[in-house]
Amino acid sequence: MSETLASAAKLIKSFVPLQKLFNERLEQSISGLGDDRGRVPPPHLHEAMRYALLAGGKRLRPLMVLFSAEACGGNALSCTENRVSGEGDERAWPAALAVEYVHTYSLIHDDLPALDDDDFRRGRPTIHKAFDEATAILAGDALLTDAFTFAAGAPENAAAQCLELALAAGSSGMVAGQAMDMYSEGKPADDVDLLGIHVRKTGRLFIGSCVLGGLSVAANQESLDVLRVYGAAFGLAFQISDDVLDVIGDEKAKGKSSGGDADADKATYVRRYGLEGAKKRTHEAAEEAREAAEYFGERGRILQELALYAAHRDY
Ligand code: GRG
Repeated sequence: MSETLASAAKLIKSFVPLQKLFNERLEQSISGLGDDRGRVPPPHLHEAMRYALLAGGKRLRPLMVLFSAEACGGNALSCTENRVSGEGDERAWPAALAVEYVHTYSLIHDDLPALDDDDFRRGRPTIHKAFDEATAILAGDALLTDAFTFAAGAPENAAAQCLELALAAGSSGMVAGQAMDMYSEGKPADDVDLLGIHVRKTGRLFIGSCVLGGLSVAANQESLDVLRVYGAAFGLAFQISDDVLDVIGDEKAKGKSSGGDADADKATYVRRYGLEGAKKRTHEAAEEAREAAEYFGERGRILQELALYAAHRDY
């Protein structure tokens, strides 16, 4: 294992307590515990939503919400240290839940037979395999919609958070990227707006996660602008490395099958620039993200480290 790969793995390991705490909050949110929203989904739908949300996953987007809040002067990470006394700064947690709900919806719908038609996700059968196609569609719809109940209840900038989330997920954000990706299948690689696809499909929700983190602690405009630059560069590095891992990644570590991009004749950075060219672009984008995070000084150190993980991850 190279030194950088080893430090990326070490970094991810250091997130475990925070991921664990987030998973507990996620479990509470979907069980309706500690939730005054009075949501009672029908049992079959509820089971599918739980299955999808609690299947694991790196929880990167919610962590980015918390890290961005921390970078902007919030005290979001104190929740890990003060969990027993319950004295942590809770302001960014609704946004953290919201982005994971939206992300999980996107994975469910992306795996459907009409889209990528994948059988495995997060190391287990996809929702339409474990349940049925109609339930998978509804579970995705429900998660997307319920996400806004968290953002709407955030103590700071709730309306701005809802707007940012809608823009990140909607017809000019993630869904736009998915549509552009789909319509590009089979086209000559040079005719495809690869960057435009990646920025929308993957980058936009990372940007949204960072900006929601900032908004949730009432960050100033300059900080929000830097978070946008960081999120876009991080998203690009992350998506290109996803293209690379689709070719050389370990299926067990990733929890999903490899080779889907080539099978679907998709335009990817690997197809256009070759494996080494794609890796080089990942590193450039990760470095751009790291440099952006320098703006926050010591408070942004974790964002800087996370940027390097995007380029050196192995799952
Ligand atoms: C709106 C249907 C629809 C799709 C939007 C986000 C997306 C487009 C599709 C999801 C599938 C995909 C390959 C997206 C690219 C971004 C990406 C690499 C997602 C996987 O994110 P991870 O690795 O997943 O953070 P975990 O399981 O760790 O949460």
